[in-house]
Amino acid sequence: MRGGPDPALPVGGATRAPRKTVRFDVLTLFPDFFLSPLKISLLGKAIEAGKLSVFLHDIRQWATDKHRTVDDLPYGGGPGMVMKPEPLVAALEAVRDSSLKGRRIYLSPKGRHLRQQDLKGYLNWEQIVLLCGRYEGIDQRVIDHSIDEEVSVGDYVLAGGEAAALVFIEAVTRLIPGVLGNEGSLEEESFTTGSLIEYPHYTRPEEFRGLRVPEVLLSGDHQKIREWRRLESDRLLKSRK
Ligand code: JD8
Repeated sequence: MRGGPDPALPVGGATRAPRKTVRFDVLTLFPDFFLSPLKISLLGKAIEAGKLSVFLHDIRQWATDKHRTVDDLPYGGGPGMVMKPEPLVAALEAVRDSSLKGRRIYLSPKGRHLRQQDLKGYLNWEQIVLLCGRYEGIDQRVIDHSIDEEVSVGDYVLAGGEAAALVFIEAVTRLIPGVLGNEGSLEEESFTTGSLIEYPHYTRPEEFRGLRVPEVLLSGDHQKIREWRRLESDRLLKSRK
């Protein structure tokens, strides 16, 4: 047997994925890692509103031995442990809903770097299964035969795929229609400025520890303000890297 039924942990109110929205299934050794982030703010509200659904699955559910082993020594030697293929493939097969158009993603330091321009494409999938590795990673055969795509969230080393999966879910969720309270925000960040770099923001007070808000922002001249923001955003873009 497979280690009993999967008590998939639905986060928040909506347990049924509404049509035409994304259902995320996260396979992880640490489902609790996701609980707070999925409950608060943008993600919490979006899930509550049924704009997306997230199901958390403990990979150990699919470990079959007495000790629920999910890792083993690496063939060829070397440091650390590797996640065994059997529980991972069993988990991937169990959570996959064949009635949904689905994508299986392994968050991996070797994956293709996630970019803003790619995110919208993920809204076309009805189910996205996110596999989170730990230790030194997972058996390569799982990637070769049971994963559609390897995605990295950046050029730095994490301890596992969980933080990356959260980044993925949050970045995609922002693009789901109706999720951002201010629908103009999306337009503003990509069209108006033409880049992902933002202009500098200020709020009250006008003077903070001797530092003044740029005069143009107090001028009320919205043509000039737009122009200043464009220039500043451009300057920031060119000054980085
Ligand atoms: C998955 C294990 C840790 C990775 C040895 C211990 C993504 N942008 C990213 N950086 N790192 C990851 C990531 C790291 C992971 C796993 C994703 C599974 N580790 C390993 C190899 C070197 N450490 C990631 N997405």
